Amino acid sequence: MKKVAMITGASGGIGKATALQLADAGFDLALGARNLEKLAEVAKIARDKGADVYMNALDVRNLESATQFVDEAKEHFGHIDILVNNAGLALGTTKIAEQTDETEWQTMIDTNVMGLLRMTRLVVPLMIENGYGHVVNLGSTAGHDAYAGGSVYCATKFGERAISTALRHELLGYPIRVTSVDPGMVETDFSVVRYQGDKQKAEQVYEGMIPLTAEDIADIIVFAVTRKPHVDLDTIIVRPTDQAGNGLVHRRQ
Ligand code: 8X3
Repeated sequence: MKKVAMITGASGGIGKATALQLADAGFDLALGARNLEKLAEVAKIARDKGADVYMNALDVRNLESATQFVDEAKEHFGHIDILVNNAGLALGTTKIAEQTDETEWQTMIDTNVMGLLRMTRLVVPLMIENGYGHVVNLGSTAGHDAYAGGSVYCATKFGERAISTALRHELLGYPIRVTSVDPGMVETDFSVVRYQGDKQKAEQVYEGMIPLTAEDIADIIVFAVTRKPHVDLDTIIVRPTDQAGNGLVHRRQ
């Protein structure tokens, strides 16, 4: 029986790359994202690779949307083996004392923390019932070291690490693995979203250095989920060779 991987935020970036590499590795897929049009393109490529794909609109911030998505995926496949909690975002780089509107903070907390918790609580019981499971949470190097202008984004990623650790403790004795994949600078739409569509500002983030790609991270996720069931890769910190730490980047110009 093929294993089923559920991926949130699967319409682009790391989510999309993970979906396609998992399809290549022989997994079936439950793909969710807010952008249905882009998601349908990912689903089509994955189906062409031989995967059975359930896809639907998913907003992890919305309880009804998340519940319906998980219920329908369960109905389609009968089991969910892997959950990749990928949906997440950073918004802005405003310092705490200079922030005048709390909307960005709330959106990051609702997506990166509440969304991840929600999807996990909806899917893990299916894994327990199924007798197999692997939760892969997308963390960040921002969850290891905070930086100016990143307070809330960093807080959500420190939170992700806390949730991953707690979950690993809670699932001790169950055949369910928990892996936190914590990348540094990855060039996707991440910075475009962070800077609200300002592509020039987003490009400057990676200027003169070689960032990681979505495919680099997908590669690591595929590696983690294809280890033998008794091997649990706990936390994987991955940075570009040109990045030694947050704000410590080697640029060639
Ligand atoms: C993304 C890494 O450096 O933008 O999670 O915070 S960083």
